[in-house]
Amino acid sequence: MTPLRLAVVGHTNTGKTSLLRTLARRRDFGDVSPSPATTRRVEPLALLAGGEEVAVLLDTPGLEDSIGLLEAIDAMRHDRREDPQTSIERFLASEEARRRFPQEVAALEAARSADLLLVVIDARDRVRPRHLDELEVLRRCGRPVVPLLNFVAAEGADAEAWRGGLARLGLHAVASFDVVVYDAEDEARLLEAVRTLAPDHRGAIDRLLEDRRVRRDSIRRATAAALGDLLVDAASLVVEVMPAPRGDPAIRRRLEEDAGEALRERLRTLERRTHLEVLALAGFDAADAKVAEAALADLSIGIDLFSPEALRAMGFTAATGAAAGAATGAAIDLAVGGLSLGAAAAIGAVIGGTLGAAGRQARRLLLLARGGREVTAGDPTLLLLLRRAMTLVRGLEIRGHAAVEPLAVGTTPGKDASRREDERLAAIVMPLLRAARSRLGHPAGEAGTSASREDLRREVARAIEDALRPR
Ligand SMILES: Nc1nc2c(ncn2[C@@H]2O[C@H](COP(=O)(O)OP(=O)(O)OP(=O)(O)O)[C@@H](O)[C@H]2O)c(=O)[nH]1
Ligand SMILES: [Mg+2]
Repeated sequence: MTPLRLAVVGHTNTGKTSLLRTLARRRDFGDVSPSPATTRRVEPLALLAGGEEVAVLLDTPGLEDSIGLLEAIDAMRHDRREDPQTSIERFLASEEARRRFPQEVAALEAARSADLLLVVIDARDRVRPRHLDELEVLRRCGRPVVPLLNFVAAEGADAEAWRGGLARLGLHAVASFDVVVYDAEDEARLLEAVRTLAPDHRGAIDRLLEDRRVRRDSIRRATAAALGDLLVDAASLVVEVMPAPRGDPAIRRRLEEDAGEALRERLRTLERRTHLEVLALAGFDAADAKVAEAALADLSIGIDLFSPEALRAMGFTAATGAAAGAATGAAIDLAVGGLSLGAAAAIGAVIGGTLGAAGRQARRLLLLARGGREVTAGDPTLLLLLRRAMTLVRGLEIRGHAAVEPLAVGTTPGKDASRREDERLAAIVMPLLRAARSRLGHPAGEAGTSASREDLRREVARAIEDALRPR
């Protein structure tokens, strides 16, 4: 069966090309710009399910002067009772149409070649005569029409007024969308509307919906695995502090500070690598620096991990220990740096019980016995890493692939609900991370620490995947 043909039509600058990019997950398709008449010719774009082409979207030039267009079509009409499609055909075949309305002719020809029309409307506009004339012209193409309200998340959008206006024209299957603030459910509803109006292609749309679902699940799993690796690796990181000559306290402080900075640097690198991986998994080309940075900046994750702003941006309040420390400037390592120093007393006890330990562990005990130290990431740092990673993943879920510019802050819906969800997640994950960290303090196999690092990664990933699953 030939693939379903969907013509994406509408006024100029309503986000038609952006919609195609979003539906096909193709950032590189066509030209998108805030100035009108960007798309100049009809361009096809395939929608694939499991490698098979199930539908073809046709991007079209915007209709600019729809009032003049309808007048020109009507002027060529022979009489009032003439079939509307005949008048469109006559118009399209005329010299005058090609001369006066080249873009519109291209769009209408695409519309007539399609099975169904997706009419993209900027929901920030008021319902005006030009819209009504545009819909009238498109209806005369004799294809089912799905009006699609775009920009619904933007300021000034009035989707309800549009639903009312369109209902008065007898158009009821109104899908809504915002190609920049993307919602998977909106997309599913749009495809459902198409499915209803193109019954011959139900199987194809079902395959597409299923393909989307499977893909989302596998992205979620891979993302959770990347986050599990980040967190367990971060918790397991250790930087050694060499013993100071003659135990000189000033030198020792310097060595500890250097070790702290070395650890911070490794944690930054680890986090950065994971963020780029998460971006790539979500289809945001990490190689496209502008896109990656815009996404990170929008979500306040571009801020340095070890700055007080990073804590504030992630909603740590003054009541939480981490922020309290950062605010007073006290215990700066524990709070902002999130580093904890191994206590000598505890170390002595460990040495007592494990003198037989071999390899890395033996070396480590020797270091500690000689007055050396270790720095590891403290709880606040691990919690901050978790919250930043979750913020990124949730932010990308609603960031459409047409988003080019940074989004305005505050466009993240459901923030509170996901924050509560993330608190539950932290309660599960933090004990696992503490286990990953303390494993370093004990030879493998000792009581209470039998889980391998691999097991811990898997457990953390499972908890994260669960928290990300839509409810
Ligand atoms: N905030 C927001 N911006 C959008 C949305 N859709 C499109 N844009 C922006 O609106 C502008 C126009 O988008 P295009 O996709 O080029 O619009 P078009 O309908 O293809 O325009 P023409 O090809 O000129 O007819 C671009 O700057 C997009 O980034 C949306 O849903 N929300
Ligand atoms: Mg365009």
